[in-house]
Amino acid sequence: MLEYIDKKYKPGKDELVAEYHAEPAYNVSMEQACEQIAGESSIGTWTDICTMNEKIAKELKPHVFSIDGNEIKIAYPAELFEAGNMPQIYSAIAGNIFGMGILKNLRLQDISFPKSIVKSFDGPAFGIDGVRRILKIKKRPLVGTIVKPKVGLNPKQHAAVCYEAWFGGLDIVKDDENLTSMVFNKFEDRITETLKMKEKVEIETGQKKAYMPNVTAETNEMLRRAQYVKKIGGTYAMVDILTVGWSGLQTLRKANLGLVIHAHRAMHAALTANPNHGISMLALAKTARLIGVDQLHIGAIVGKMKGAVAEVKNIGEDIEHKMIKGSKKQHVLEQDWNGIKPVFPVCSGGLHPGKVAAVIEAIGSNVIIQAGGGVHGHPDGTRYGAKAMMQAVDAAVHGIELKKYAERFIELNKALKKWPG
Ligand code: CAP
Ligand code: MG
Repeated sequence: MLEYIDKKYKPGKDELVAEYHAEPAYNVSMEQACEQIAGESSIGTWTDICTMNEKIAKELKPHVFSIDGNEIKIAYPAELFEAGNMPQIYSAIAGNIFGMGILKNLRLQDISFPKSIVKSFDGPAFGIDGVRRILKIKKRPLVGTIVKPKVGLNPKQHAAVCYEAWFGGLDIVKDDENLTSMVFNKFEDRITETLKMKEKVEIETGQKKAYMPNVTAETNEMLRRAQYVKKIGGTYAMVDILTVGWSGLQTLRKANLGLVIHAHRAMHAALTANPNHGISMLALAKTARLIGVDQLHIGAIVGKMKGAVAEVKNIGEDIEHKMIKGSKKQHVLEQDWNGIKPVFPVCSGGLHPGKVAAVIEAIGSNVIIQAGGGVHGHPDGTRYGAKAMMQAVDAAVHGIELKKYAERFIELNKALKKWPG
C-alpha cells in the first residue's frame, strides 16, 4: 500500500495544495482517513492494486504534509490535473472523497493553485478597474438593485422598474437569480425592453448605467442568450455560477463576448453552510475568480441570509484578517495573483439604507452594494428607495452620521423610519 503521509515533505511551487477539515468515522484513525483521502483523490483506491507501478507512484503521488488536529493539507503534483479543466480538478480534490464511508465529515477549506494551473485559466476580463471604467465611477461603492418580485412581472413592467431605480440614482439593476425566460417574461423581450429604458435614462441623467440580465440556462442556450445580449448592446451577463456549474461558467468566460460577468451564487449554502462538511466559500470564490467572473456575491455581512456574518468571514475563514478593512492583507478577491484581475465583491441580501455604512466599514469602498426589498419596499416606491440608498452611500463615504444626514433628505428619512435597525 502506498503511504501518502509525510510530515517532513515540503510542497513544491508547481504543486496544488488543498486544505481539508476531516473527521474520521467511528473507529477510523486520522492517519487512515488521511491516507484514503489522498489516495482516492489521486491515484489510489481502497486496496493495493497490481496495476500500480513505481513510475506512477514516484511522479504522481500526493503528500499529506500537515495534520493538525482535524485540519490537513495535501500537496498534489500538477500533472494530476488537466490544466484549464475546472470540472476535472473538482472531480479530483472535491469528488469521491466526500462520499467515503471512513469519513464522518469532510470539508474542502482552501485551494492554492500552482502557476501552471493559474495560467491555464482566463481570470476576469474586466475586474474591478474594468467595471469602474465602464460605469465611470472612480472610488465610491457601486450601488444596485434586484428587480422584485423575483419572478412575475412582464417585460414592460420589468423595464419600468429598472427605469425607476436608475432614475433614482442607482448604477446597476439586475435580474433575480430565478428569472430566466418565463412564459410571462421571455428573455429576449425583457432584455430588449430593459436596454431601451437604460438608453433613455442614460440620456436623461447623463450617467452610465448597467443592466445585468440573467443568462442562466443549459450551456448552449446560456451562450445563445449572452450572445443576444451582446448583439443588442448589453454590457453584462449575470449567471448563477453553481447551478450552471464550472463547465458552464468556463464556457461563458471562454466565449470572450466582451460582457462583464456577474456571478450569483444561488445554491452555495448547500456546500458552504455546514462548517464541518462541504466546500468553503473561500474555495468557491478562488475558483470563480480563476475561471473569470468580474463580480461575485460574497454575502451581506449584516443582511438577511442565514449566517451572514460567518459566510462572509468564510471567504476568509482562515483569512478573516484578509477580509476585514484595516488589515494589511487584502481579501482573496483582490490579492495579487500573477496577473489575474481582482473581482468586485457584491454584498446583497436583506440590505437597506440603514445597513450601508456597516457594509462599507467591513469591506471598504471596492464593493457593490445591492438592495432589492430595501429599494422597492420604500414607502414612496422604487425611485425614492433608490434615492435613499444613494443618500446612505453618500453619508457613509463622507463619514456623516446617517441620522444627521437623514434630517436633510426626506427619502432617507422615510427609509430609516421603515427600517430602523
Ligand atoms: C437580494 C437577493 C440575492 C441574495 C442572495 C435575493 O434581495 O436578490 O439573491 O442577496 O444572497 O433575492 O435575496 P434582497 P447572497 O435585497 O431583497 O434581500 O448574495 O448572499 O448569495
Ligand atoms: Mg436574488
